[in-house]
Amino acid sequence: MHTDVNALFDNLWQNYLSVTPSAVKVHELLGSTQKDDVINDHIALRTFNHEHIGLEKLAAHFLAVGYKECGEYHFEAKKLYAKHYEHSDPRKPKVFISELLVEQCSPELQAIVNDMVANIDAAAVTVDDFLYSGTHWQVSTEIYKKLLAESEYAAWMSAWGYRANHFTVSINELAKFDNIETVNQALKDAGFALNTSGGEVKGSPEVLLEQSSTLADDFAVEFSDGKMSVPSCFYEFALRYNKPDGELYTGFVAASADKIFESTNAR
Ligand code: OOG
Ligand code: NI
Repeated sequence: MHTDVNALFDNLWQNYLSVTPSAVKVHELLGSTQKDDVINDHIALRTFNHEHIGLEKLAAHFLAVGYKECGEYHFEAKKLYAKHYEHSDPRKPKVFISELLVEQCSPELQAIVNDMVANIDAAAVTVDDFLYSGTHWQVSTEIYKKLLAESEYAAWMSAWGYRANHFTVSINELAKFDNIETVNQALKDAGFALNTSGGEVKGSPEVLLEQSSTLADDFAVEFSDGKMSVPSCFYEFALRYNKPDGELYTGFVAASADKIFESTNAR
């Protein structure tokens, strides 16, 4: 595991950029000339609740570089469970890790996931690069579509595996923008498609967090029977509000997160 938090995030970022070309344009559009105001509020990773690669296994990499567990979230309809982690340095991105509760899915999905996971070497899970190691398996386009019919999340995992599925611009830190509506308008004017599930803006000042996101880029995946383009990763935008004690809210909002997951749905 990494001992340097910056090295971990640099690697996650480069790996994310390799399948998310739109991310560079997002920085150009929202950042000031120096881009030093583009600070990431958080990133997110996905996994299955399988004993070898459950969310705690991913979290261990962040605990090793100074993160602490802070909140948990349930997504019953999507059969997901998540936790979030924070670093003692508030300028380090928060981390949101979710897992698919595989035993609640169909026997067919469970069998496919077990086959995928069986390819992961137990030792690989603690190696430095695990969180940006992508897939450890190769499924067919037919299997991808079968998973997609039951769980968009499972299909995404089959194509992309271990990597940050999004980075998140902190609107609080931007010099050129101070509200989420103008950020969304600038993105749309530049040709980005936004996630409209539950409305373009998820959350409100009342829940202390407003969020929006692009729809994931389409990117070619090498499936076992040939190439096919499928949604890869996306960019999110978050504006946080102060709690009554005057400190910024640092948690997540389950009802909003439920919609953000849909940023990797097909366009
Ligand atoms: C995570 C979705 C939730 C948020 O900020 O609420 C989320 C995911 O898509 O894996 O990122
Ligand atoms: Ni997010």
